[in-house]
Amino acid sequence: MGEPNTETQINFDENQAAVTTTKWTPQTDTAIFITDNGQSITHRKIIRRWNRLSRLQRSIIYGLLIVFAAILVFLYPTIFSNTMRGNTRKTNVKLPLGLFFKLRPEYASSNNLSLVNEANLKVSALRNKVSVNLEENEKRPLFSGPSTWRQYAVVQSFKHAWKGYKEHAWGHDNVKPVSGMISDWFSLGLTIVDSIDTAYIMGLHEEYEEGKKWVKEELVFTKNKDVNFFEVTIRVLGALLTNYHFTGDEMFLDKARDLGERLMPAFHSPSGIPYSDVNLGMGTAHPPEWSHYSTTAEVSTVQLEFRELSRATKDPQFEMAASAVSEKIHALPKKHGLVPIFINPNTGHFLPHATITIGARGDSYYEYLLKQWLQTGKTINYLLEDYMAAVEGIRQFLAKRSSPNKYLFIGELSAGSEAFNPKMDHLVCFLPGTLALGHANGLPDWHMTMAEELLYTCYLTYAAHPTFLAPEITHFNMPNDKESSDLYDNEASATNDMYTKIADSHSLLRPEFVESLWYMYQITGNVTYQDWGWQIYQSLEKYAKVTNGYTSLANVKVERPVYKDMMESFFLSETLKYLYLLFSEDRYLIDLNKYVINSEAHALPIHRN
Ligand code: DMJ
Repeated sequence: MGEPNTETQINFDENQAAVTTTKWTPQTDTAIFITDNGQSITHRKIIRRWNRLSRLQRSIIYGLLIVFAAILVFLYPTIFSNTMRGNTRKTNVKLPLGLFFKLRPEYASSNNLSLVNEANLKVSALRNKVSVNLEENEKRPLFSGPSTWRQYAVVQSFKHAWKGYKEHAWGHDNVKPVSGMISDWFSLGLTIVDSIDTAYIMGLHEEYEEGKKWVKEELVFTKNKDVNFFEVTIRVLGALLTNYHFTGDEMFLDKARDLGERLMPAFHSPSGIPYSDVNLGMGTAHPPEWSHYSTTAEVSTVQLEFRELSRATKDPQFEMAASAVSEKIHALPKKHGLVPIFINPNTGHFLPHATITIGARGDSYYEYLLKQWLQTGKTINYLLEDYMAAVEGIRQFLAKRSSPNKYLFIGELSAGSEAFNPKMDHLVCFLPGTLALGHANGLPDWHMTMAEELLYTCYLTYAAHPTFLAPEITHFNMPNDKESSDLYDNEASATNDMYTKIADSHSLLRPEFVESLWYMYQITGNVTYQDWGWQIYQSLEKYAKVTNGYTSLANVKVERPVYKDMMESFFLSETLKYLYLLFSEDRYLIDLNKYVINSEAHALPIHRN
């Protein structure tokens, strides 16, 4: 009785991926090869013919077999193996070895040529599909997990934070990592949504998959609840779009579209300047309860996300509404490119004499001028003009040197008097990274000099404290600044350039400084920035790590800080992500030539226009 015969069929599933099915049929004779003329040959005949061959003929056949085997060994992995450059993606089409023969007529008998041709037709269709997908794949960054021990440490920190959140607050916005209690703000599972792209970048497949499952099954935008338009845009919409671009999973885009449509009522003000609050379930929007005004940084820090939503969905309504806001603000009078921090959605005008700052409520207006210009392939000139004017305004009016050591810092112009106030929020430490990004894209050298100097001052705001962590706000001594010394007599020192008031001494473990370190590292390759980041990371481990994650601190000025019992979603989304990127040997792990990073550290693709 002969061996069972196999018949291999190549079919194509709905994705045009090759599916080989092997049909087993009982064998009735001993034929195992088919000759050119279709005759069957038995084992004995083969052996007899082999014995008749001369030694030379046998050597030639052995040689040919060896060459054939060598070709197989070299070609198989190149052509057919899964390159594993991504994770589970459509592009990883694995072709069975059997198909290899069917693709190449030279390896098939003439009787099988029609089958070969048929298979080749199907496979060339498949190949076209594969090459299209490979092109898409090339646009996606590829992450294979930590490659340095510092990165490995950050991954462990992320896992610790994720575990605490998962065990105590899963599906809620935040965990209180000391008490293990929950905290809700918008009831959108903020920590999950905001941080799964960090897990993806770190190669944490388990955490990524459980977060993605929650997004798919639990994340809904139908609740009758007011949310902050800006925060939900940068944290949730931004994250959904990044996950869509990283993975190609349409689920993320569907959620993003749904959310985008529900956020649109914010733009339905008389001026088109967005209201601060939106009720996603009811489809209504309104100003904050305490004011008629919206915050300037908030209304001008949604454009990257809304533009990307339009580009991804091919629905222009989102980009049009958000771009109109930038155009309106462009047309408003400003103080040397600098903007007051409040704007009226009814009139479309700034609140006159409101504070001017690069810190809270002003910061990301400046950031998004540059990043929108980059996102649109440097094609929208007014964005660059406004950015250049603003940086010049910062240099002239807000950039000062401290006493006695002449450290560069960025102060504020106070509400009402517009008097200079030598106070700098930690938030301002995003600016060195943005300035360096501009310089890397052709802007003047002095932008880079300012970036380097300011980054050093930001570093000193950490180094000045026993915890090696920075406070929320730092005050600076100015030359002959009698008033500031008197005002804060208990806390200021004539010999120290900077000091921290008790009321400003808390830390939310914000990302801005390590964000700028990463920009500078990618742009310059200088590993000193990695060492600075490592110092900060060690402080986080020493002072902020608690049982269920990492906690905000009440006072960085003391060796034993009191805990604030809150883990912000941006700690996972931004702080740990930037540290991980900073510690990579490959400084282009997320390439700034291909991506703009939104204000919550979510990467969005750069377009040609
Ligand atoms: C984040 O939510 C964003 O970076 C925002 O633009 C500013 N504040 C926090 C982090 O500090």
